[in-house]
Amino acid sequence: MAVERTLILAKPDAVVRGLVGEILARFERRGYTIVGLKLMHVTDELAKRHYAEHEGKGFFQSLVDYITGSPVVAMVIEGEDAVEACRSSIGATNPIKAAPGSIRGDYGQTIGRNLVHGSDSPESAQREVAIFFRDDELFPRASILGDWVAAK
Ligand code: D4T
Repeated sequence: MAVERTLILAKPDAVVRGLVGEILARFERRGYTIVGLKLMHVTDELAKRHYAEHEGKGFFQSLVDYITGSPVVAMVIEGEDAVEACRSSIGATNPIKAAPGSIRGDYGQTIGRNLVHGSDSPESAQREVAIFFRDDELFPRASILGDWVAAK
């Protein structure tokens, strides 16, 4: 087990459908800490950097149009094995295949509107956190939890 940070996006459909609180709550209730949080517009340039690995694929432009279409809520979640744990809370990429109980399994139907993004590895997380957040927008977990860190 290692303490990790991961980038989570509540995508435009989650914001429009009023599911941001529900999504945040899933991670908080598992014991993870929100160390960065903002409502923001994803520019075309940011979307293309974030999804660079998918450039050239058939769904790339619709993915960029979707993520840039209206605001997202970006958050950085920190805790033990946060990358893997958050991915399991989010569920499979295609909501139809996502397990009930996961965010996509409970609220999604369509791969092109799958509500949430979560970094898929610690290396991706580092890269993605750095493109969405400046260092001074992130809080050390200890400064949020104080003595609770030692008690956990
Ligand atoms: P993200 O990156 O949004 O958390 O999704 P995943 O990590 O679960 O899945 P991914 O990177 O393979 O896909 C990124 C994004 O593209 C959309 N997509 C994907 C799509 O619209 N059609 C497709 O066929 C695939 C594979 C959904 C998620």
